[in-house]
Amino acid sequence: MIHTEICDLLGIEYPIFQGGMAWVSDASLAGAVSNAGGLGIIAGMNSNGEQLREQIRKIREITNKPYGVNVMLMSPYADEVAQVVVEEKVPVVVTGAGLPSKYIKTWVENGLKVVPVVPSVAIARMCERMGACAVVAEGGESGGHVGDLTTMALTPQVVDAVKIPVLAAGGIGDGRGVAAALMLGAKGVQVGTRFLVATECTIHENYKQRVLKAKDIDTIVTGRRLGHPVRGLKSPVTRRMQDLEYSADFTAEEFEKMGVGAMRKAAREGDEQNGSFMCGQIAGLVNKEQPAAEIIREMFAQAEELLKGAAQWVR
Ligand code: TUI
Repeated sequence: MIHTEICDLLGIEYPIFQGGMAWVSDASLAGAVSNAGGLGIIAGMNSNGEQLREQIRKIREITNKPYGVNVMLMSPYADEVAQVVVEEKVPVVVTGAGLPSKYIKTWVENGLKVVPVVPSVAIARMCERMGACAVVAEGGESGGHVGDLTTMALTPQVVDAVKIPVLAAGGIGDGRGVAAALMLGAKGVQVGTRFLVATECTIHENYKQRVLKAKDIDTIVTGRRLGHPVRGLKSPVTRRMQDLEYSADFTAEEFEKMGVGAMRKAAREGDEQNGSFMCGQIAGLVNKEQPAAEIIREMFAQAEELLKGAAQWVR
């Protein structure tokens, strides 16, 4: 059994977070992950306050284990979502795409555990000073909004820079990734792409099929020039976005709006022409739909074998 201080800190059995993916991570997926002993996370990004409250009530019907809500700090609803997590006494708040400076004091005072996702050492340090109880170091292999560093380079540097526990994210899809993350000094992992094909994940079947068929080189990052790089599967939309990104009369706001609409079209409608299918670089090893509990069990059984077996190379 792999047990780290993240398990004790948050009251979970396996040190794994399921990424709070916009238009993907609802109460169904998050509830299944929490029931399986990981930390299921509901995405706050695509919800206003009341829609999020509904998802929180739903997850409480599915599980009585700890769960989290992801507050996407660039969301137009960030203020209301930040308030609802307090009112609903959400056990863990994971933040993304910015610094949680505006909200973290209130969250901590109200007993919520705050775990920001960070793309650099400097931001990890700031989050620790503000009162975060852990951070997720997310490398650019991940799907969605990405930082510049790789998971391999970022994780050990963040581990050395802060005293709070660090989870690694980006490019982790099986037990080999979990074992590697632990060797880099992480106390757990956050996994997104692998859970896109969980049985309990409610995204459109077309999305699941695209992820199941994707190979290592099938993702691309758009939006770098405009400051919000996002990784997803290559598609008609990403080709259009690449052209627009470099056209002079297209603003960052228009680009962003187009991106968010396209994420919904992918996840909810499976629209192959107009959808933006967020996905990480690990897609090539995601090739089986299975229940979240099985994904987690297999991942940690494999990691455990690898970690035990590693001693054979030491003379
Ligand atoms: O947030 C994510 N991944 C996401 S959010 C999303 S929805 C969306 N994204 C972009 C445009 C429109 C909609 C899809 N995927 N991951 C966590 C993450 N946070 N990655 C990087 C960061 C991050 C970046 C900068 C965290 C803090 C930060 O602070 C610097 C600053 O200047 O605010």
